[in-house]
Amino acid sequence: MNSNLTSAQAMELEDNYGAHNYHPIPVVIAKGKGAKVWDLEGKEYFDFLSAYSAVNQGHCHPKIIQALKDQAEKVTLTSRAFYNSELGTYEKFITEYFGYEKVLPMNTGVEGGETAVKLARKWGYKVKGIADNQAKVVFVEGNFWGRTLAAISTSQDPSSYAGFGPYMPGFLSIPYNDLNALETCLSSDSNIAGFMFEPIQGEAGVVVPHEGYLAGVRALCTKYNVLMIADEVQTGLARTGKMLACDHENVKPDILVLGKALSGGVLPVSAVLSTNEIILTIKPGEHGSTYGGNPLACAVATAALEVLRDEHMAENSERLGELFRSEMRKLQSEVSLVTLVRGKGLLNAVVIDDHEESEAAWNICVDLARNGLLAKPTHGNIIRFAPPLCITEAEIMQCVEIISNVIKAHAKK
Ligand code: IF1
Repeated sequence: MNSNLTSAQAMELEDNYGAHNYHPIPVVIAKGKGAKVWDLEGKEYFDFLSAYSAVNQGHCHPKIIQALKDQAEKVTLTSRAFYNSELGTYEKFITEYFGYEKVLPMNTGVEGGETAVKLARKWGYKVKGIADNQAKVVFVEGNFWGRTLAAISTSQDPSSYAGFGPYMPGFLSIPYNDLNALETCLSSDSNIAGFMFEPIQGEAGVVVPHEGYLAGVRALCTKYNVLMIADEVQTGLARTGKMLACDHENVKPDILVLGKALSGGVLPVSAVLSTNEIILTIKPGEHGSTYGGNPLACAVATAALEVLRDEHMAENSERLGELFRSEMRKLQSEVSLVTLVRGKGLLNAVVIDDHEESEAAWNICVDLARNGLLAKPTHGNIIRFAPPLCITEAEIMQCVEIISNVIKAHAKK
């Protein structure tokens, strides 16, 4: 721990020397282990944000850290100008792990999304036969897939897109969780190459579509020869109680985008998995990145995937998610401040009254921090609760008590 600093000093340094592109909860994390983190003064917290689902395996998982250390002593980055000793083995491992023919390795989640859109366009021209520069990709309202100019071009959230125009052409938007809207769109335009969506919308506030939506998307994309692209950067990797959120309805997307917990929170690793027909439309020199597929990322991601499987984290997520929601619904029945509880696995959200501009959710999160639990609102009045998937039943119940006590105290105000 950087014992030379107090939390106040650390916050002041960030304020003085860093861009103000975030508004953090006033807590300075200095150490993390499993489901817990500690601030500079040594105060302990349960982490119910998990770095936006990037530390599903728990902070500083020993097996992942060991893989990082071992590889760091050998070679960390070679570029793709050459082969490297770790990439092929990792590519075989991850493609067999998820049942795809090939993987295109990238770094951040949004690079994965950009890669998926480029693959859909390329496939549209080379395989589907769409005229040059006419390919369209369909997105859903309420989506969030990152901060690049292409990603914000599909957003309806002014905090994401306002002031950054002009925007990327060739993108369409339809309502989420609406199969009629999807069929109307796909049947109306033969230039549509892909449909990219989150199986559960994270940033929108953990919006869970109706049972059958995923299967309906799969059927319609097949019917209209449109690539089904699942952005599982946040919902994937055991977060929603299955290894992939698409597994809840046993559907297989044509392109699968993974990120965040693919490295267990150790360094940025993303992956785009697909078929030979789709992924080989990109030829040598047509796409890439300096760090994509680096040996360190390969070693870390392999360990991160092994931990999810070997420690049965999807099953734990499923079981404890049910428990958490049932406890939150008891709270909902006791205080009117809680208007909705929703989620799948350990990706959950509690809606605090109905007014998006309400300060209540922020004030509750500040109080939760004072009581040893870290969470942050999204869209003003929705508090996302997403602990690491290594959390235990006893810890969940301890956190339910913290959340209930804090929310009841605010309900009385
Ligand atoms: C921020 C939340 C926001 C994602 C999905 C792709 C990406 C993300 C479904 C891009 C990233 C992060 C970005 C971070 C906060 C967090 C987030 F939804 F998780 F809560 F913003 F909405 N697809 N989500 O959720 O991955 O490039 O960031 O690795 O930008 O503030 P990335």
